[in-house]
Amino acid sequence: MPPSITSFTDEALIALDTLVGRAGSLVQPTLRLGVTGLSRAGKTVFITALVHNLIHSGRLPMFEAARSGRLARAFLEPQPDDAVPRFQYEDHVRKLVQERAWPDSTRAISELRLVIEYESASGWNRFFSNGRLCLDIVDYPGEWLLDLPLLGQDFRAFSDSSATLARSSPRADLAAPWLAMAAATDPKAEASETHARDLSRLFTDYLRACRADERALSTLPPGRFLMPGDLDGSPALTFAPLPDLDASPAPKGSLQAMMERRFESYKSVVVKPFFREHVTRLDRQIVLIDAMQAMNAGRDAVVDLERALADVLACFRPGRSGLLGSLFSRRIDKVLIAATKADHLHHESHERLEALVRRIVDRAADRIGSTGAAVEVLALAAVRATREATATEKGEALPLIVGTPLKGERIAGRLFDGEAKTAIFPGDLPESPDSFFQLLDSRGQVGLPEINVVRFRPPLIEETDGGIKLSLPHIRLDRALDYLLGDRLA
Ligand SMILES: Nc1nc2c(ncn2[C@@H]2O[C@H](COP(=O)(O)OP(=O)(O)OP(=O)(O)O)[C@@H](O)[C@H]2O)c(=O)[nH]1
Ligand SMILES: [Mg+2]
Repeated sequence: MPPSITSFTDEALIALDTLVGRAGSLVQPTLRLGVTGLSRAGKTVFITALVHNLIHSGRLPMFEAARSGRLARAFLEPQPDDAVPRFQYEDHVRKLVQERAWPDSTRAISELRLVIEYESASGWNRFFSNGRLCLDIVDYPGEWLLDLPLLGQDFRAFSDSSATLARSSPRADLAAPWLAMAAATDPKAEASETHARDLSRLFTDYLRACRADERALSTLPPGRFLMPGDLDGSPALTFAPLPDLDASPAPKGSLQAMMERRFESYKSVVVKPFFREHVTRLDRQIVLIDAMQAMNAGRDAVVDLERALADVLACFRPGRSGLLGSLFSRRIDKVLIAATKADHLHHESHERLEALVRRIVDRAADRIGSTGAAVEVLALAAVRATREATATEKGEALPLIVGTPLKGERIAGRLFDGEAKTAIFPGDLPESPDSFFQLLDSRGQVGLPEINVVRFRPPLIEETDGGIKLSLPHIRLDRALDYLLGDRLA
């Protein structure tokens, strides 16, 4: 066979392949779910628990399709994008269930396709065939989300906002080494790679210190500085903001010019493609928020969380801001804001947690002048690591939670070994979120409610008589599923 014909056949095959793929996605309904959230918010745990509960027919009474017995089965299938690593579902489950350990922090993007076969609720649809929905889920390091707001800034604006933030009260001490070096730097001097690297390193150290547990701050762009993925050491990451730039343009060959160029390539080569290829193709979003950790760390952490959310939410309004309008190819039609790790509180406080998170989000939305899109807020725990108990103290019932603290956790001076269980009083959230925010807004450091956040190990999963492991326990994961998937399984 002459070579030209072979290549013709190859091309035809590829074309046919694409065509079949396209046609496939037409007859095969697909839903792309974005699991969004700042770093450590619980995205990886959420995805693992969601998939585990669907595959193993977990207890999902508030998920209508499950309750009515219409879910036939769910299973994993090869994901659609060959170039994206697969979400290591099996590894995460093994770690959670067998080792009773949480997954590691996510270092790169990954994707998973779950196929859900169901019986249609309407008689008419059922007449034709059973339904099949492909759920594509994307997981990525939470830090990268913070890059979204950078797309609307030039280097000068980025430098200004970074410097203002770095000089503010909860950060100034951590930022001192970087600010001192930046102050001694002449932006108009000749560019030097060593100098750029030193500035970038000190700036990254400062961001890393802000993220540490005691401060638990959230607004920390550029995201790849903390989680570089495969770009570690690349010139696109070797830059830093330059505070107090004067209005004159950067001279050719100067440090300022070099930093500007690198900041622009960071946006165009790193940030934009990531959002275009992943975030903007989503149909639905769940935004996970760890308000507990912020409250535990105090006022500054809550304010900073609110700021980070405002920055990010501002970008999620395609069309309006114009900033990302051209990037969004689909419209996100449902957003669920979930206050995660609700198992850290007694259920009596869950409504209060929801109210608080709703207010944090509202205030964030107010600040960006949004009309308040229809979003749902829910307090949930993707994996429930505690159970509840009550103690009586001086004739009063005290709501407690019981769990196994992680090895190395310290509560009231007692060091835990990862085996011993304990009961703690998690603290009371204020009845009305207003009082919380009044305290928050009064600049004094007076008493935000005392919340005790202890890191517990994942729960022990018991086996039934038949030796079958039960699925991962949760709090309101079923409600989240109902909101996010329910209408697509009708
Ligand atoms: N008790 C409890 N802890 C949780 C839950 N979900 C997450 N956590 C805790 O939060 C930590 C972070 O969860 P991840 O799912 O790894 O968070 P992530 O959003 O994927 O974080 P990055 O990958 O760093 O962006 C875990 O190591 C757990 O300690 C939950 O449902 N209950
Ligand atoms: Mg993760």
